[in-house]
Amino acid sequence: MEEKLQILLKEKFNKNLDNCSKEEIFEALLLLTKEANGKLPRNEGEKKLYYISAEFLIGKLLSNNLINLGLYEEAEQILRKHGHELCEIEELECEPSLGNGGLGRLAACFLDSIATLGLPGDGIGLNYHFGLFQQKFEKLKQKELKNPWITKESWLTKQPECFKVDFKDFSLNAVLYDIDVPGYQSGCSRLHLFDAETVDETIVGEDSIDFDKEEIKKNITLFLYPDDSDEAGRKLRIYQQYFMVSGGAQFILKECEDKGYDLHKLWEHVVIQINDTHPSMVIPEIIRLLLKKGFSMDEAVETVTKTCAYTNHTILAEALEKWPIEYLEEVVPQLIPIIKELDKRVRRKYKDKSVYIIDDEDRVHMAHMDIHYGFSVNGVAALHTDILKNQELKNFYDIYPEKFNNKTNGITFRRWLLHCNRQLSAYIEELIGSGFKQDASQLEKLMDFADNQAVFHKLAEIKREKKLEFKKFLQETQDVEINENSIMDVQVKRLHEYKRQQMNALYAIYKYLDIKAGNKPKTPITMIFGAKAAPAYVIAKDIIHLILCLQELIENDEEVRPYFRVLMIENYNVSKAAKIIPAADISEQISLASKEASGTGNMKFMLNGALTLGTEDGANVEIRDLVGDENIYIFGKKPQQVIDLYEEKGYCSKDIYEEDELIHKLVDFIVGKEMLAIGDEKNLKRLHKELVGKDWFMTLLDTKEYIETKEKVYQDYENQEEWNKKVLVNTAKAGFFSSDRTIEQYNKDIWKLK
Ligand code: Z16
Repeated sequence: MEEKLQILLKEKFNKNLDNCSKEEIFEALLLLTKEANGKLPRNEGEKKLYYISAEFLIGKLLSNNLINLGLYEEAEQILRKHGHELCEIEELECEPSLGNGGLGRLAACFLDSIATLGLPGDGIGLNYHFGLFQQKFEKLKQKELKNPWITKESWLTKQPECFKVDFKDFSLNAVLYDIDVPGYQSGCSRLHLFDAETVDETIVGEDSIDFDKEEIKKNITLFLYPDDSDEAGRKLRIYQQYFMVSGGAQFILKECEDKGYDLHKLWEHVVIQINDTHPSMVIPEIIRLLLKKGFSMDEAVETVTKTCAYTNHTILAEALEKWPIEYLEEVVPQLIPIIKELDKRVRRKYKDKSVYIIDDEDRVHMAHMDIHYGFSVNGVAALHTDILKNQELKNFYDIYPEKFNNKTNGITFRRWLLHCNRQLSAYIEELIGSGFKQDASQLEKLMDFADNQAVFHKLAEIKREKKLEFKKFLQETQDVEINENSIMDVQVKRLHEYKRQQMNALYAIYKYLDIKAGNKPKTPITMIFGAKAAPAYVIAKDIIHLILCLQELIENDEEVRPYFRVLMIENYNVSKAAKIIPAADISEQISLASKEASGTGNMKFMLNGALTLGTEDGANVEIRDLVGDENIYIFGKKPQQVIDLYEEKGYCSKDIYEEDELIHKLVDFIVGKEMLAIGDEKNLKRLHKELVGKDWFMTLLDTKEYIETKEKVYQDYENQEEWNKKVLVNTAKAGFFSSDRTIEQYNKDIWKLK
């Protein structure tokens, strides 16, 4: 490898490992890795999976590729010999933020597992020129900047083939850019990203994310789906989706025909996993293409239904796509007769209006189309699937009980343990051998050490080391100095009211006032937040403002600061997650019960030895079942109670605010003199009004119990022996959440690949 690197450096820069820059080493490593990926065998078979998704939040790739190729250690040693650190080189890679959060990151973990398990399966998506905006804090508010990631030398390889995609008023050529996905000591899969050559990055201002939304040819793959708060934004999203699925459908059928397969037996050679409703138009699009090839409507419908499977990731109404048929008419008129025919077939069979594809207001319900014209519908955690079956999609479950199944989410342990926590990974290997790297369930062997003081001690030492690394990183990037001896209490995830960062902020107010009243915590506490708010989500931005104001208040308070701090990480993304999570003691998973479909951050924290403080929601429930009540902190109203409250309109935040003195005080602090002296009155008052007058996601319902439970967590931390035992149990039981397990289940129950 050393020789190879030297040759590359010589060829490209006329330099060698001793006189080149970090940037040059990065580029040479990238080329070397790409070449190694290219030499891997492609995972192939009689039947192939296409995982279609509008998002693949792959994050930086260099280190993970090196790990999967088995080259990481060698690269590290060679660089060290020449005075370089691989962990510094990897920082230079631009981050591909081609996803919003959990759903996109899940797709990336799935590709890693598909490749690792040797399954014939590829991803299909869009090559956004700008990933999810880069977040800056200015005047204690979020500012959005464009987030370019494609450089001259990149992971993308342009493919020769291209596909014509027709819209109502024009056509575009869909060009493919591929990224190789090497499995861990295995073969290789691929991510295929569509792009258009007409895209024009210059229509975006410097330092902004504004652009002309009407200029479709120039903007089709410019951004990860933008604001859908106005009509132009929503229409652009339809353009993007159709561009992806039309290119994707043509590509899939072509691959199938090129291999000599009969399209009349498509489902024997192809399975398409539809990731949320963003790619749902692939169903009418494949039907359209098959009709053009001479299929009858009955044949085409049957073929597609046997080929497509749908994953649901949310029960939030605002996230379930319903497109006005007139929008679709303006963008992709060729799909309208097909969608109407699909709807007609449903209406002929079922009287119940709630299962129609086109509703009374002429909106097309994408999920309904997926369920009728796909063979599988899965939720992403046991609780979520139960809610789909019994509430949200009950009328569909009654018709198609056999289609519904659960696939609890997972994460790739290559990135979320082997890479992000090399120390813990090495120590685990010392204790139980290296088998867990191939088979995560072997982490259970750690249970043999559940009473071993020396092991607890070492785990605590590793945690402290990760805190120190994180401290150094924060010093360098945000110019703040944290206390490595404090409890790290972390909530990092997208900002959304249902995730209830505002409840955590109310706790911060509680703690601030409590310390002011003279009650100092035994061990100092660092509360860490990281979250991006959608640019148009007003209340989410107000919550960020609140947290930044609290940070400011406490940073300037000599009395409180040594014991308790609030810190918001700027521009939380995949690579920051990899630094924060291993340093965490407490994992905040406090969504309103029933609203978080699964969560996957919860799994990453558990694996890295943080204890969950959470509600009975999503995969938290399964974490609890695995570790037992004594190794997790669960609080709050239960999912069914919450569902009943919505149904009976039984929640009134104003009542709680009026009746509970403490809550009243905490909520009013948001608009008290201390905060108004720091923050923006408009934002703080709006948030106060929202919490008292509406509070759609029931923050105040659980606030009291949350405070009590968190106090208990901090108290328990004082007994380090007991605490580290819980930490050990959490890591030991995390094996279930390997995405290898998830993918094995998808394959066994849905895809049936060899
Ligand atoms: C998303 O990230 C999720 C759901 C959705 O409908 C859209 C997006 Cl962009 C998330 C869920 O909120 C989360 O609970 C889940 O863990 C994740 O998808 C992966 O399934």
